[in-house]
Amino acid sequence: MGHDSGSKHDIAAVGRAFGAGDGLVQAGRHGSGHINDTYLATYQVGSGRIRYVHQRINHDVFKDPPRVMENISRVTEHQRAKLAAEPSGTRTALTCVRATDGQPYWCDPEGNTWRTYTFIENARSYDVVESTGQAFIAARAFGDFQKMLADLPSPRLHETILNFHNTPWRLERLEAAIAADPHRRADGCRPEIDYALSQRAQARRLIDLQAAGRIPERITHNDTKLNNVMLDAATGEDVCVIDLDTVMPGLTLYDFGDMVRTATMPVKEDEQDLTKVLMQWPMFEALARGYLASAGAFLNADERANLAFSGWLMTYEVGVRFLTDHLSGDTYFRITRPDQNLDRCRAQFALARDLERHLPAMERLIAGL
Ligand code: ADP
Ligand code: GN1
Ligand code: MG
Repeated sequence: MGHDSGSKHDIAAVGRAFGAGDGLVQAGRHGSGHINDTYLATYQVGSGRIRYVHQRINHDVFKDPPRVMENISRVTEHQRAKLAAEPSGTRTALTCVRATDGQPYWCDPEGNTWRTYTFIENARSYDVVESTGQAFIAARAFGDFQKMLADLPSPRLHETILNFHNTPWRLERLEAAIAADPHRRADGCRPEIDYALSQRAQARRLIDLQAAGRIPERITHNDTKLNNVMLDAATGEDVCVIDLDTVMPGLTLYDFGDMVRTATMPVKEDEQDLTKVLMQWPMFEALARGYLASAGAFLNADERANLAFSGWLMTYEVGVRFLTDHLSGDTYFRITRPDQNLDRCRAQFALARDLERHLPAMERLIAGL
């Protein structure tokens, strides 16, 4: 199984494997990520306490966890060297703790792969955006993250998930799930299926521009949802970009698009009252300004011209993925209640439709920045 939320993990053993000692005081599930199993653990060390994040890497999603960790080690070391040469406020890179055997991961007796990060103190992440200031700061942080990795020495990073943002391929997976319909759920989501299939032409746009050589491959984060950047609890400034499992070759537009999806949304990702799902214009403007403040200097004209469109595309793509998972029996994204993936899909498609309506105005705004 991808998710192991039902079973108890031996966190004390994980801590010992990473050299945290025998002083485990407290451990519990943490955060609201959909993929990995995240624990926050507190250890007594002498007269002080230290906190670590232990994560079980979801090996159904990430087929080769050691390669994921190889990417993350290279990326965070590169960031750390840059931040040491040019300190930037409270900004840090995620710190991987090595296991006692020197590896950045540890395999438990059940075949799970674990990693450990130092806990980022005095910071938090947000599932729903609270202010335009937050949107600006988050977008600038992800833009600076891309900028910092532009000169990562070769070799090319591993592709930790193949076809991750290949939208036409995501649509093919949806069509296969509709055809198989193993849980007989397709009849319950005809309007969502119809919307997904009606957007086939637009789904190709970025992949086609890339194939035509107009949009370059760069190192991108690929999972820039708002809760993947930690903000200082006191000042609100960005402290650390996290969730680096999918940092790999990609398009800058995937990153900007997913920020639009998650930081213009006024409600939770699985909101059931769709009348509340509307793109918040001031948040979009703040995202555009924040992202261009850091990434504006290196984007080419085609990347810039597609920023607004990428918001629609990423929202649509994740909606397609939620729908596929709902039809397939909820095997990929963690759910905490029945039909949650269908609700997530509906909310994404409602937002996508609203983004579609505002697209010309969004494009005009960006052209003027
Ligand atoms: P997932 O891939 O499941 O989304 P994440 O790596 O994003 O997992 O972690 C889930 C949540 O745990 C994050 O949203 C964040 O709130 C928290 N978190 C992760 N790493 C750290 C860290 N080093 N320090 C503090 N909190 C963290
Ligand atoms: C997952 O890991 P998390 O919860 O930050 C997913 C993203 C989706 C997102 C939707 C590796 O992100 O691609 O956009 O859920 N991550 C992976 O909320 O599939
Ligand atoms: Mg996450």
